[in-house]
Amino acid sequence: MKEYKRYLVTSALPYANGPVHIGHLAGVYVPADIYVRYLRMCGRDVFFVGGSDEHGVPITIQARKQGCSPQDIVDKYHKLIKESFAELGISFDIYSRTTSKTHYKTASEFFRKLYDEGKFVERESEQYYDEEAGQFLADRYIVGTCPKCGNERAYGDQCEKCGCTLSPDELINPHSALSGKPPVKRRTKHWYLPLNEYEPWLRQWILEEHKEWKVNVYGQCKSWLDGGLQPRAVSRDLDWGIPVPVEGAEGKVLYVWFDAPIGYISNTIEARPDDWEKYWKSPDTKMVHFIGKDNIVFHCIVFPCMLKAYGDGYILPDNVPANEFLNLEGDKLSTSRNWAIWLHEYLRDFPGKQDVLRYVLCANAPETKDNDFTWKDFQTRNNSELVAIYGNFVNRAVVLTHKYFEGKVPTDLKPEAIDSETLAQVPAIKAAITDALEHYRFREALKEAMNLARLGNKYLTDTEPWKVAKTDMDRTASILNVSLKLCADLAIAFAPFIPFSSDKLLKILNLPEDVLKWDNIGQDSLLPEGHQIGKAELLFEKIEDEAINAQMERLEKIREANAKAEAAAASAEAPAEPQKPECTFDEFGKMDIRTATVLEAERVPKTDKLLKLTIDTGIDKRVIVSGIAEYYTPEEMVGKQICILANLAPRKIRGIESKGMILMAKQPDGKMRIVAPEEKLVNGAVVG
Ligand code: B3M
Ligand code: ZN
Repeated sequence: MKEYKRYLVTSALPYANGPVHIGHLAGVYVPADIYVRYLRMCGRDVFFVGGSDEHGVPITIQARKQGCSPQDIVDKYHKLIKESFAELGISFDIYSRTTSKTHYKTASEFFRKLYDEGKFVERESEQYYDEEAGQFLADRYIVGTCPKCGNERAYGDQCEKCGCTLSPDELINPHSALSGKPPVKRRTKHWYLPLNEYEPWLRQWILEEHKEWKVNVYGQCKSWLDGGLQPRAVSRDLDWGIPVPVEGAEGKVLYVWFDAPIGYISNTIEARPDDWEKYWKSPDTKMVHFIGKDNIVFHCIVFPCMLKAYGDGYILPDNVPANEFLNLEGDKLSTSRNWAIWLHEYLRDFPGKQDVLRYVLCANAPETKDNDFTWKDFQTRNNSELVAIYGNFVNRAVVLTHKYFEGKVPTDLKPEAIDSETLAQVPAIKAAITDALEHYRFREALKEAMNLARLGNKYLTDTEPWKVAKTDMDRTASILNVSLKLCADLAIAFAPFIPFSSDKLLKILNLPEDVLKWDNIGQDSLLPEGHQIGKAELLFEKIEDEAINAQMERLEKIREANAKAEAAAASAEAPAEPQKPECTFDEFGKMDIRTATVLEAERVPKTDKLLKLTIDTGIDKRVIVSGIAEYYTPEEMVGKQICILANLAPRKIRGIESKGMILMAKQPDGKMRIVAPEEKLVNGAVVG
């Protein structure tokens, strides 16, 4: 493996169109921060870049929604995001914004150099235009049905349901997000980065030279490359963004996905005006992009092509450890449906518990597949892992040291084999954590750190110093000496993951901050004999049911409100079917509609849709074959009261004689629901 002199770690720049939620944190910021903290503890030269992405349609749409200017939106959310990241301990070396002066200059120059060197293709094409709103419909301004998954609210650049990347022309039934109307096409000129020209190079660089990338990342790149790359527009007809720095480009701005990754460079320049180039242009620098899976193509294909086209020594990422998505209580996180745990609200509701969230999001990180966050799991991980394992061990060691040795690290007077055997496991655990961290397997790394705490607990359980103290103080001294050593190791090993707790533990052990060096794990000299430790204090607190229930109730309310809003929207969207031609009273009178109860129900073999129902009609017991198996299970049907058209001429369906028809109502989504009496009626009552 190549030895690098320094690290440039970037984390996706969140759109400043709303607060960040646990999905962003688990996917990007928590793992990035763990990695960076670990590298710093190893004494390596690291620069960690963050910042807000303040351009693009997501911002202007939010501004319209809130009835204010895009500038107001980004000012508001940049501040909120920046402050909440800081409170969670995400240790950026800079957190700036893509509306900064430095960024305007850097991004404009970047574009201009590529333009001057003829690296773009200039093209006129027909693009969607909203005549009512008087503007072109870029990206999220155009909405339609996803050709891949059928989601009716896919955007012109991406479907959030299946995660695929789209272009506006691929949308079925496109309409404007501004006026709701179908758009017209108008000619317009744009600049394109001819990704197709970079294809052979990308194939070599990714598919041959980066086989070690995560399976999801490598796989997505491969399928993009196998599908064939197209030139990609890097400008847009919008009035919010960095103006295209070319004459005759009035009203055009840089595409947000062109300017945003340059933001990584701009922010480095802003923080390190004198030596930023050593991070960006030295082959000795290892660049790592932390992102979510929906950003893979931009970081593995588009941005590398931009850097390659620019040349001038710019390096490429060594790795792009993208994560999958985190769900919340079984449902996809969604900003528009308010289905999320917002960081700033968490910090308000659980003050001082930053580490619990960091711990849970890492322990349950969607590293290889989508994962689910539940409040119950959050509580269990806090109470049964942080409190019961790590916290409990530290507390026992510290309290007993105060009880028997006035808080002074006792001398190792009477060592036994179990002591050295226990301590001998520390280097192996350290090596496992290190290897996992170096390879972006943060869950595994955290699990190993917890194993160190388990080791401590087991040691105390096996040696029982509280019993030994009754007869043998020398041996008790040795046991607590070993235990305190393990406490110091824990403070260091956990520091990248839950830094606030490590700081607290250092205070408890009365150790200075600078012991938090990775090399110090397993070092004997940290706690010399006689060293006075600090006061015992609980490292973690139990989280009670009330706090969890309150959060779950909040989510339940949101779930209900969403269901209501969605049902209302669906019926508003789908007008009722037109009325059928008139029928006479006599014609209606011929229909004998009755109440009945389902006695038995079973699937008709070899069919997906049919149920065979035996029903009591009040007149007789009979069989009806009905195409409702898609909507009801046999178990749901048994005992249900229904209405049937009793005198419908019998028909044979799949060899079974069916006598009558069940009354059902069709929903806007096409699903059928039974029309049932409001209260239990006698069977055979005439309906009419
Ligand atoms: N703002 C997309 C996102 O927030 C985008 C990332 C930019 S990274 C250069 O998911
Ligand atoms: Zn889709």
